[in-house]
Amino acid sequence: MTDATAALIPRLRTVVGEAGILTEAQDIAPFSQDWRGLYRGRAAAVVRPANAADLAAVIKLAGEAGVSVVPQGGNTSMVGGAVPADDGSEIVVSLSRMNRVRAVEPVDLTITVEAGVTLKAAQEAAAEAGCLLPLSIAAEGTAQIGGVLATNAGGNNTVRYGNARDLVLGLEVVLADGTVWNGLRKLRKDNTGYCLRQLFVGSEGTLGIITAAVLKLVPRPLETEVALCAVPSPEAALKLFTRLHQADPASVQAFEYMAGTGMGFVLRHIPGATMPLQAPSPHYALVELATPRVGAGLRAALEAALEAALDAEEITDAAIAESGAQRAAMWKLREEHAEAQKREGASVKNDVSVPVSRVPELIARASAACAALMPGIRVVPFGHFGDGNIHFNLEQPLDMPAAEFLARDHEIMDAVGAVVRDLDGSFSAEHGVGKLKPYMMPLWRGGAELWAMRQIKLALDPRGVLNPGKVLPPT
Ligand code: FAD
Ligand code: 2HG
Ligand code: ZN
Repeated sequence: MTDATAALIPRLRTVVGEAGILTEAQDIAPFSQDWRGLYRGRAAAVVRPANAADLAAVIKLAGEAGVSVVPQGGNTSMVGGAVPADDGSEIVVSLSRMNRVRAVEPVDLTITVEAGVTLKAAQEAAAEAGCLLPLSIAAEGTAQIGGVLATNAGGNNTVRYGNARDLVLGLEVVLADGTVWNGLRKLRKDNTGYCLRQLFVGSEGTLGIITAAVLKLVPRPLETEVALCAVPSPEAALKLFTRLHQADPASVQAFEYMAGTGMGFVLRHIPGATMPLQAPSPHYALVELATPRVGAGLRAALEAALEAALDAEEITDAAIAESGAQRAAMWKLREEHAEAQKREGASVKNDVSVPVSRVPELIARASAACAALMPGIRVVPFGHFGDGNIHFNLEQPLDMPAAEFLARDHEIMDAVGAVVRDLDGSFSAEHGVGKLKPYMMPLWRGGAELWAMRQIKLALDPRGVLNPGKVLPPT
């Protein structure tokens, strides 16, 4: 702890009370390291305000004391975005006590939630009102609305509904000087100057702290069909996606891809994971069709499409879920990929996107580049094929120690990055830049873009109070 943080803590305690601050090492530890185990920071304290006014007072005091603040939601960041520095100079602000669903309005199709509500709790509140919050990620039980918006999370339904940013109508934000901006509007049309809320979405806690949001809902699906398909190649997966999408784009709720390597990890490490198909396949596609229309006949449409795909050799086998339990079991095979990969050993992750038509080329070329760089490296691509976002992940070679493998992470990320650049893609599709990838920004977003980003940061947070060392590289 620094002198500045030591002096600040008693002042913070007077604002948030005993229940609102953690200072004991064992209480702070879970807030100081990330889900992947890449970073071990040391927060001077974890502050848990009960409302936006208290948070504003905390930010004001921290700014006056010259102490930086790291906003944290569910701490599921894949890029170390929510971890504090390791020198005890920063405090973590956790939004977890601000966890009320304020309103669900089925006619307006909106939900108003505080930042600490988990995505799953928000989905459940929407479902109780007969609506769907169409954002779904594997971490939804832990990830909070504030974190989901701050990272502009994508997930499984982007192919149909877009990313988190496409669902935001209004925000409440505590700014870096301790002002509360209440922009909790519910308007579908509002061209009144610059669109401030979109500035905060995806800013990864560097421009303001989101305290509440109004999100769009859609009518609840009345028919849902899920199928797991064995596909002979990523090219075949693309053909299957195109077939389904051209038949009825409004029903393709998710189209996910998994390589056989990752599926093997899931079946090996995840209790209760079961494969509904007979023979192992080098590649798999998970398809979800859904519609709010009554009597749409999705099942028949899916069966016809899969039969045609079988004839065209786009798939070699498929299983259609017969119940909610079977649908969940199929999704488990996809959703547990990140956890299974963690249990298998050390991994280097590339959260990349390319135009969907180029996904097969991405997988082929990036696989070849990694194999050439490191013999024995295990290629584990999976992800949101339908929107062009593949998690081009690598697992340590069986005969290489984890530390030796991880020491070469930049080399591996840069080899994949070179392929992605050539395909006009992005190195940061949905997880964000965080602490892990600011070094890539000059190459990918240099010149006018990085200049403008720095000006925005300077304008909104001139003292550098919010989440230093994240997103933007040092000047
Ligand atoms: P945190 O990890 O706590 O924080 C993430 C960033 O947001 C940090 O920079 C933090 O400072 C900032 N932040 C947090 N709360 C606020 C706030 N209230 N105001 C301002 N800034 C804030 N991401 C996807 O996009 N799609 C996926 O499919 C997906 N799947 C995942 C699966 C697993 C198993 C895991 C572990 C992660 C996954 N993620 C995915 C990554 C992660 O970005 C999301 O889980 C989620 O968006 C992060 O929410 P969180 O509340 O955990 O945020
Ligand atoms: C997912 O889609 C997440 O499952 C995690 O975004 C991806 O582990 C990963 O790289
Ligand atoms: Zn993902």
